[in-house]
Amino acid sequence: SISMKDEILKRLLAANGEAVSGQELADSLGVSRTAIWKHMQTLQEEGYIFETVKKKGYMLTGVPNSLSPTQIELFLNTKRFGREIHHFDVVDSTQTIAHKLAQEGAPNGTVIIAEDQTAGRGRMTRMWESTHGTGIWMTIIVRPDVSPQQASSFTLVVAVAVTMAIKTLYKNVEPAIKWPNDLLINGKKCTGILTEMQAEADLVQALLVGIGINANQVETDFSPDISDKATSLRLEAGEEINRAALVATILQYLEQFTDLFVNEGFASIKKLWEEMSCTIGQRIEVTTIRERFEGIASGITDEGVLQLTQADGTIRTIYSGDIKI
Ligand code: BT5
Repeated sequence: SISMKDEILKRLLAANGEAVSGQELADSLGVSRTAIWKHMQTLQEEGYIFETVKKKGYMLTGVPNSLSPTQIELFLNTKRFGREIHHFDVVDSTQTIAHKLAQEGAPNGTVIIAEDQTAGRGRMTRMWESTHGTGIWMTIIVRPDVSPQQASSFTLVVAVAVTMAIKTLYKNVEPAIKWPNDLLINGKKCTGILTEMQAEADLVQALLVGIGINANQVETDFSPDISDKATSLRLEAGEEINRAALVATILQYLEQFTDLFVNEGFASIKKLWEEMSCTIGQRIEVTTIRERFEGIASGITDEGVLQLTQADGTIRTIYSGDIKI
């Protein structure tokens, strides 16, 4: 159940920058104006900023930059995803914690989120830079009823969900999916996805969906290693990013697309993926663990496998690797 304080906050957020009358709040919530005022004091202590507009009421002008479960739940519209949230200040990697919680039976849709990772991981042995308080560093435990083989295209489903969320909240930002797990904005990496699996022979126990999003970094927050190829939503959208709202929106799209994926397969999402991708139609260079080759990325199969047309016309299928466009 939602507290009186959160209910007040919800109404102020819904007012979208307009003033909300204290008297109206008191009447509709059935409490005194003093009670409303006290809750406003508490909200202010939590970092919310209000202006009092004479004769009109309270106007919300700033929200705290926090990822606490209460913050996220304010924006959450899902049935299962994000209904259990573990929020940490500093962890080594949210993936490590997710692996442990999944083994202990954490429910489908459990979220592990941290302000800071000391050993954030990319694919293989690569590092993921996770500066304190600036980004969204989270892992979602997803338990889809699919085979391990089908689950191998899940990263593409996640990429579509995150792209949809970003486009919904920031109309002037146009993320493009770079196969398999990057979101680029204006050619720079803003998001990386890492999907790991706990499985038995033909049964997925859990997918550990790691999502790293640069939200509020400014140029100087990036290390020299990545400063010329990384960007943040704030740099691209030109405004401070409300991370809690973005997390909630991602969870909503992810729940929706996971259901679609489980019920109808990757084929049902393929078209959206192709529209959002900056890979298809491009000449690319592929590096796998064993070899390197090039060609035109000509499409993606119903199973989510990348197809490369080589100079001699032969088509190669690519299950994993890195590409250079
Ligand atoms: C990825 O790997 O892009 C997957 C990143 C997943 C991170 C999330 S955060 C929550 C969860 N917990 C974790 O420990 N990990 C997941 P990959 O495609 O291998 O890309 C890694 C490369 O991206 C690095 O070698 C750098 O070049 C670059 N990079 C590292 N940090 C970055 C950042 N913050 N922004 C942009 N690029 C970055």
